[in-house]
Amino acid sequence: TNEQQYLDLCRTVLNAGSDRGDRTGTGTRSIFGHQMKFDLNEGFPLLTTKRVPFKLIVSELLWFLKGDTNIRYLLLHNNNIWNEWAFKNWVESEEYEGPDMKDFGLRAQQDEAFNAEYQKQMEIFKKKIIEDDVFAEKYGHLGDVYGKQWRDWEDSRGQTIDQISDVIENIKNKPESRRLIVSAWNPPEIETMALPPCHTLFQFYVDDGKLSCQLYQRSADIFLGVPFNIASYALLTHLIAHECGLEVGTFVHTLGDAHIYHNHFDQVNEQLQRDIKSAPTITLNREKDSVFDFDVNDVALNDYQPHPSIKAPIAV
Ligand code: DHF
Ligand code: TMP
Repeated sequence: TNEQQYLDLCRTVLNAGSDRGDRTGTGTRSIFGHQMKFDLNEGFPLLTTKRVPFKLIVSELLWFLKGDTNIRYLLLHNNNIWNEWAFKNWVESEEYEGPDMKDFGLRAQQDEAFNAEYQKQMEIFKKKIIEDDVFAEKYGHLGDVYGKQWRDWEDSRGQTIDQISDVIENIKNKPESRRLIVSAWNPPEIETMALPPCHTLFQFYVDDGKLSCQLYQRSADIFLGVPFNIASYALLTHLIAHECGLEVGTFVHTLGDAHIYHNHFDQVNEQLQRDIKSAPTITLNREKDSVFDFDVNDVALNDYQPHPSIKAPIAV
């Protein structure tokens, strides 16, 4: 089944991966190069061996599709998944005058007193992003990340390219095209980004009235990031198929550095003990056509009865 491939990936990395240091100082076990294929007609590929917060996946994807790169929209949807990377820019700025937050990600895990102070500063930060327009403009912005590159890629002559609109037009008009590609990897703009794009490039393929999608993900946090990434691209495929009057086919997920952080091993082992349940399904609002008109309430998740969630610290 679909989900079995994810559990197999976890086992492969635990058994055959090499232990390596990484940018965040956490340490990972990793392999290079792996592919999974999710048949989107087997149900929606949201993991059932732990609860994955689907609403956060929907609001993040709609945020990308709007071309937004500011966490304010996410916060207004109670979505906190990008906070650390905006907070990092804030606490490293000249304007920040609170207690030292250097290496907050690692220190919050090791030092109880520091963690309390970090949580406090994070709450202050979130409140300011929501309430203060000028502050939000400056510190809610993650740089020219996914939304910008997808919708508003700037070329060297200052013209912009809306890759998502273009790819949808091409899926409608030239379904046999081998050029149905969207790239988030824009070399001259990487340095502006809080995090260089992990989901780097994707391609669509139309056959027999079905839309398939393949993603190249350069770096994959198997426990926290990958369950979101699978569901996000599956949803994107559904949304674009819906607009183009196609059925869904396969989501092909190709990974570069596929890693499990050392402080996720217990959680992964717990998840591997669990049995897979039947996959949920999704329903899209038939009254909406364009993917750009979708709102969080236009996507419904049905029959999702997962095992309980499993918490884990995120490497910043
Ligand atoms: N950094 C790292 N180290 N790993 C990532 O997966 C990652 N993903 C990012 C940004 N930076 C990253 C964006 N996506 C969570 C999931 C996806 C994501 C960011 C965070 C996460 O923490 N998921 C939790 C639930 C979070 C919540 O409920 O607020 C989970 O248990 O799935
Ligand atoms: P890196 O830039 O050093 O590769 O660190 C990025 C980390 O975030 C890495 O663990 C992969 C993870 N990640 C995902 O797995 N999926 C995502 O969608 C994002 C944004 C990050």
